[in-house]
Amino acid sequence: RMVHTKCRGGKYPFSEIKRQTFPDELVPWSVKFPDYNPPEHNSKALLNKPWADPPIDDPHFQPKWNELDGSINRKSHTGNYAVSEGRPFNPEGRTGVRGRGVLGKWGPNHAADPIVTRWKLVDGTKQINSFSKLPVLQFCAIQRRDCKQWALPGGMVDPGEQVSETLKREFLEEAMNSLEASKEQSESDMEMVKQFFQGGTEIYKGYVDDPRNTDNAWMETVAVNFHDDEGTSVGKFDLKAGDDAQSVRWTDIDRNLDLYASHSSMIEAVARKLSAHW
Ligand code: RP5
Ligand code: MG
Ligand code: MG
Repeated sequence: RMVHTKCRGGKYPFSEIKRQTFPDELVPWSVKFPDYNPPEHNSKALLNKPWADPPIDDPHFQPKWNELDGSINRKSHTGNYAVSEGRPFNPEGRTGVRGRGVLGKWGPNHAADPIVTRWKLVDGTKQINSFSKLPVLQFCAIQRRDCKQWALPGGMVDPGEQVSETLKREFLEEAMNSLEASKEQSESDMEMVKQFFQGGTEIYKGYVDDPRNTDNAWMETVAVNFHDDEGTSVGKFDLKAGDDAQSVRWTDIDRNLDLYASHSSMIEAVARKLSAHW
């Protein structure tokens, strides 16, 4: 497996904090690195936010690491993470920044990513790529408002929320603008989406190489593919960006996709599974 790269080097997102840089060999915690002394960053915007953890040294903060802590899931999909001096440690290794950065939770921050796909049709027939001789798949991509990068329309799993619910909710919010749609509109869309979102295939579950990750806080996701094979369900929808998405579009899938975090490797897995062009 490849080491994380998107949460290394350069400035930490939305800050002037420079990550300590080091070669790939020094990423694993098991490799000695005496000169490792990264800056600490904890966004002030998280203070007193009801959805965020308190500061790590708050005496009232008594998290249960590696456990389901009330309604907060502090378990990692990757297995047990290390905890040292009261802090959880990134299971993928060093990131060049300590603290939790802009992430709400110390340790794992759980998200879900719907990968909604349809075949690319030209005059009603599947378009075949001339090199691979395989049909071209399209997926629903959103442009993130925060960093302008194209991404899956994913989001955080709310405390106590079922992942299946998060997948549907985030798709509705970010790709169908459900938060601002008229009531009848969102109810009729809701019916079709409800049906459609019953038949998903889990593609990936685990760590996300997200630019917001730090040594003590990181993103994890469950990515599920919902495929509209006939293009008669969600595949025929006019998508409309909403919430933390500023644009949305059906995007042709191939290996040149440059997406947020590790989203292109999740898309690749879908393309291979559906024997589509990559
Ligand atoms: C990524 O961040 C996940 O894969 C998911 O797409 C996203 C969740 O964060 P927000 O979109 O809520 O910022 O790591
Ligand atoms: Mg969202
Ligand atoms: Mg989102």
